[in-house]
Amino acid sequence: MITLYDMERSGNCYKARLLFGLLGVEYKKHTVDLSKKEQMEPWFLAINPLHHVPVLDDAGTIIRDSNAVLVYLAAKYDAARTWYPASPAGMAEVQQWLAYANNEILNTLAAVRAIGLGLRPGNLAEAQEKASGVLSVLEASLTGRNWLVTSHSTIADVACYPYASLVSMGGMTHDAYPAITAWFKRIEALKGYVPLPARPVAKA
Ligand SMILES: N[C@@H](CCC(=O)N[C@@H](CS)C(=O)NCC(=O)O)C(=O)O
Repeated sequence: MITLYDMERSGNCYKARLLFGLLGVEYKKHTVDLSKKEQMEPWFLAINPLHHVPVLDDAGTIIRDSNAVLVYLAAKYDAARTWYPASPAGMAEVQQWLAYANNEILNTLAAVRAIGLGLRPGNLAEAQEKASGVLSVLEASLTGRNWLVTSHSTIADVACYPYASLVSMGGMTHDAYPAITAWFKRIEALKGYVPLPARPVAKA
């Protein structure tokens, strides 16, 4: 059985849970409680010295980083390579979006959510302005097409969806982004879709 070292409120962990659902692959969760700093305990640092979740343990193969987890699961458990296209251009285009998810999206959209919820300090208005620029790139990329890469859903969509959706927790709306809103609906209608984590309780 595959184990996912997971934290419910983490959008990065959610990417892995979403792909497990879409692929119909069974796994078990091992919750790492970040509020209790479990990620800094020796047993977890032995698994991931970067002290981050998610981490995957597939019969002893350890994969850290949400995008690496998506690549691994899609390459191993989707024989048709629908979710991670095997063509050179398909792989490269997916990688472009995985990089966007781990840089621009994580640094702006995830920041809006975290600041909005009081999980980290920061200037919310400034973060929202940067996030608008990142959402505008997604909006332009999705205008006139259904998915980020090729004509069907891929792990590029799985990687970019969570924090694009969760900015509402940081006081932003998607009203100015009709192509993104339509893309959310397409993702949420996919067979095996699992819902986003419930809104975490803000720090007092
Ligand atoms: N680039 C990493 C980022 C992972 C990450 O930042 N995880 C957060 C939770 S969303 C975490 O584990 N933070 C605990 C820490 O930094 O100590 C990924 O995509 O997996």
